[in-house]
Amino acid sequence: MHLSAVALALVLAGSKVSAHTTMFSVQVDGADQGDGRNVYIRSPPNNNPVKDLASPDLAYNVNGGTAVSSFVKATAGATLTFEWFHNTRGDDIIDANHKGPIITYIAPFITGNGAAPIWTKIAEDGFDGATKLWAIDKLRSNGGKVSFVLPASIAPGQYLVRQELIALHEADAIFTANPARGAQFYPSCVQVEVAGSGSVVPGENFNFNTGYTYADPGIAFNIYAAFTSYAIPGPKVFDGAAAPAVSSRAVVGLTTPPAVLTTLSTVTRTAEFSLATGPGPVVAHTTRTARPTLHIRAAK
Ligand SMILES: [Cu+2]
Repeated sequence: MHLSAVALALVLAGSKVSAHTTMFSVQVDGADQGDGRNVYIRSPPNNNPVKDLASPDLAYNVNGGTAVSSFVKATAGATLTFEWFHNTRGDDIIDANHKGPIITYIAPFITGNGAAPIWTKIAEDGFDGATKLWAIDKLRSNGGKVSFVLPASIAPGQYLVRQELIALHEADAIFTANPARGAQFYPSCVQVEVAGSGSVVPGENFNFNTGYTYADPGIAFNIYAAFTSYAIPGPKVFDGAAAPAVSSRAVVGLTTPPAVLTTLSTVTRTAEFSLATGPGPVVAHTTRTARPTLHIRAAK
């Protein structure tokens, strides 16, 4: 799409007229937790997307590295509903030309910006070949609300739940080749305090800055060409099970803990880390070779 003079003027007039989106609130098993912006949501200053896959903002948006004061309280196994909006709650949510998936990740709570291998995918919705509807289409028709289940097996504690919309309307171009275009990421991060009797700390250890690439078929995607399916980026959805036991430790000489461990406030003191040489998180749509997996486990 070329920017006409009128469109350019509108863009320059500011985000008020842009067609973007941001998160308003959370429901826990249908109970509205109220306006969460800068309360339990690490809200960005505006509803603009992130497009640079090298940016730490890819984890949970501009300002996401600043913790907020509250946590949504939920029991493992609860249904969480995240509500998005465009400019005003309940409006058009996001422009109708924004097509793409909605993906939800979880990580142990940290106060930093989340640009680290700490994430596990817990829900995803892409393109339905039967109905021809994208997850974002369904979000719009559902008043900006999208629901998912907090895995029943996860251990009590404080977490970050990151949900992102990926808008593909300019994703036929690669951002690094044309910074005016490229896939648009709308990540938002909610602080959640989980109760229950689970014991699993999800351990996919996904890192957005290295796990998402411009070559990813779910990120470089032309919605204007004919297609019948769409490969959602990132690892497989977490199956609820604990990470497999590590059979051989310290196979790779690692004398210094990775930097991420020093930022994981909840696990730093007794973090146990080890390297497995088996395959990393399985990625459905690529043929990645085996790579080390970092297992981070909070010792009680
Ligand atoms: Cu937009």
